[in-house]
Amino acid sequence: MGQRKIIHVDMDAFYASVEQLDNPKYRGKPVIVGGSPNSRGVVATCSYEARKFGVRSAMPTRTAYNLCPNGIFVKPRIPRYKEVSEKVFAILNSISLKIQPLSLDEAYLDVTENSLKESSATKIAQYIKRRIEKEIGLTASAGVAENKFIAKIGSDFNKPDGLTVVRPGDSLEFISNLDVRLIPGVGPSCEKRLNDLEIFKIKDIRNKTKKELELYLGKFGPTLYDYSFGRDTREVQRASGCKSIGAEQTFRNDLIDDESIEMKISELSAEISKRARAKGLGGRTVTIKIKFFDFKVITRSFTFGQFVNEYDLIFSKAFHLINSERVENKKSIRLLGVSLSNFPEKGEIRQLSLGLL
Ligand code: DCP
Ligand code: MG
Repeated sequence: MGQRKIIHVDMDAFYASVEQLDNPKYRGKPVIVGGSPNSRGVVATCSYEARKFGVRSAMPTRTAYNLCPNGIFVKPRIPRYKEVSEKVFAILNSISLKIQPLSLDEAYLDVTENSLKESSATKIAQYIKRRIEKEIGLTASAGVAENKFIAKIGSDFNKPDGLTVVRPGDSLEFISNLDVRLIPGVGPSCEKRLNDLEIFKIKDIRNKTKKELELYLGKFGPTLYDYSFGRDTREVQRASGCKSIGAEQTFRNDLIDDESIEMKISELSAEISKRARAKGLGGRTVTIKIKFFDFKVITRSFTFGQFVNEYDLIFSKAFHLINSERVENKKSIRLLGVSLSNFPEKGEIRQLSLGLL
């Protein structure tokens, strides 16, 4: 595979910046978007002026009030943020077909091929930032790199209104001395576990083996190991109108033995994985369908926390679903199906703080 060019774009203080855009008197002031200070709400986000006082996302609004009593506290207006988000995505969509939205204000773009016929990803990132500023009146930060992991760290590196370009040969050095907390997916509890292992900076991860990390951290361990060397092979997964990718087969002779059932599930999973990958799509939900000899049909599903299209993940989940069913019900099987669904939506919103709105 040739060198890829990935951009991660993330709007600055998004909800708060929209409030400042719509209310000129809020500009240059600490604006805190979230629940009201005397309720049990939390901060969704705040302007950079408020961050100087130590106010942060997810902090109780009461704490934010104590830190910044002169702040302007406003309730979120999600429909308005969606409207602005659509304008941002219209700009991004005009540049590349390979766009993966992560939330209202954030997306990956694979610009290896792009509609501008521009070979410099840096120039494309500058162009995106300029258009967002001119057409919408907001600032975004961007990271340009050879993969998603480095691009995402890059966009966060020099916020607000930042642009960080990490050339492929510089990835390793760029991440070496960063705190592990900056790795996407490392939350407070993961950070603590890493610190317990004497891992503080990204380069410290390299002192462990993949096996050790897997033992301590589960499946995320080996991923972290690869990240620590700047390696990340995840594709930018396009949002699509596609609802599900499925394959099923009716058998001439009903299946009853475990081995042939396992083999069929394996074949069907491989087929789906191949098709999902060809489309650059990952889904969160794996569903199996069984039609028994008596024509009774059942379906069972499992939903992952992330988007998947890897054969082994689809297969192991589908196989597990079938087996759980067969513990109680060993009837012979006339048809088996496996499908993958729950693909990312365009402009998919992060659920994080919606509970409080
Ligand atoms: N958000 C939220 N609750 C959180 C985190 C974020 O409601 N715990 C919302 C408000 C943010 C938006 O999602 O404006 C985007 O999240 P970001 O993490 O990108 O934060 P910001 O865009 O606000 O700031 P930054 O400049 O750090 O990207
Ligand atoms: Mg943001």
